[in-house]
Amino acid sequence: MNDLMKNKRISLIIPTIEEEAVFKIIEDSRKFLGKNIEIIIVDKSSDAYVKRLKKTNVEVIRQKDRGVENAIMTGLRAANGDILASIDADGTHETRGLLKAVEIVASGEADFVLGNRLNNIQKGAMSAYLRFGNSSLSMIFGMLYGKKVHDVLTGLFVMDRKAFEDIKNITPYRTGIGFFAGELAKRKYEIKEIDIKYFKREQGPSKLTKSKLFYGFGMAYLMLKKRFK
Ligand SMILES: Nc1nc2c(ncn2[C@@H]2O[C@H](COP(=O)(O)OP(=O)(O)OP(=O)(O)O)[C@@H](O)[C@H]2O)c(=O)[nH]1
Ligand SMILES: [Mg+2]
Repeated sequence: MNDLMKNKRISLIIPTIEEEAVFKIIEDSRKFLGKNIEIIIVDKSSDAYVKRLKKTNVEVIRQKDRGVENAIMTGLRAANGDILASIDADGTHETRGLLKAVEIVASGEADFVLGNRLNNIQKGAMSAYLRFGNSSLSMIFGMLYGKKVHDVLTGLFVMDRKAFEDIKNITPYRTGIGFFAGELAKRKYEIKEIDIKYFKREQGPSKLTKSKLFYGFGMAYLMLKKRFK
């Protein structure tokens, strides 16, 4: 942890649907970012799971609407931090990456930092088909929003409070983290990427969507539609 981070409060938002890996992520994020960080879990799981979450002294918000974008937005709106972070709960994203990203936002070098998974994909973690999909959507994002990024749909990001204040009243639309990146790019906030490792999902099925193909096409359409709104 550097000096710039010391007087900033950090909030970490984690969207969950019955993810076993979250318990290790809670532990690791306290290790990397300090035990006093605010952790807000926006959850759509069973009562039994929520009970286990609460034992770890995190704040739990039970999600009433749908979609990961809405879950993260709900958590961000409830957060008190100067620096706002988010990570997927399935253990696929390198938790240590949060530290690097927080340092960059704390230094003022960027308002929004994305964890790029695509340079460090561990064995069996992402199929060629999904790699192609993620790269293509990032390219489309770059063309539309004038900001070249490699992995706009990553589940790890860190955002400055000031930038968030500017977009907090927008209703999220279904483009994953692309929603946050797009609305910030439109408002000319500084966006950067860091490399993180991407691990194989070890437990449970995917929670995001029934069809990543349809989700992908839907995202491309919404990225275009929302660009000039
Ligand atoms: N609260 C909430 N969490 C969600 C929702 N959809 C997905 N998540 C969580 O968001 C994160 C990303 O979802 P994943 O299922 O891992 O999506 P993915 O990474 O595209 O799919 P995999 O490659 O199978 O891991 C996970 O922590 C999920 O538990 C939702 O509607 N509500
Ligand atoms: Mg995942």
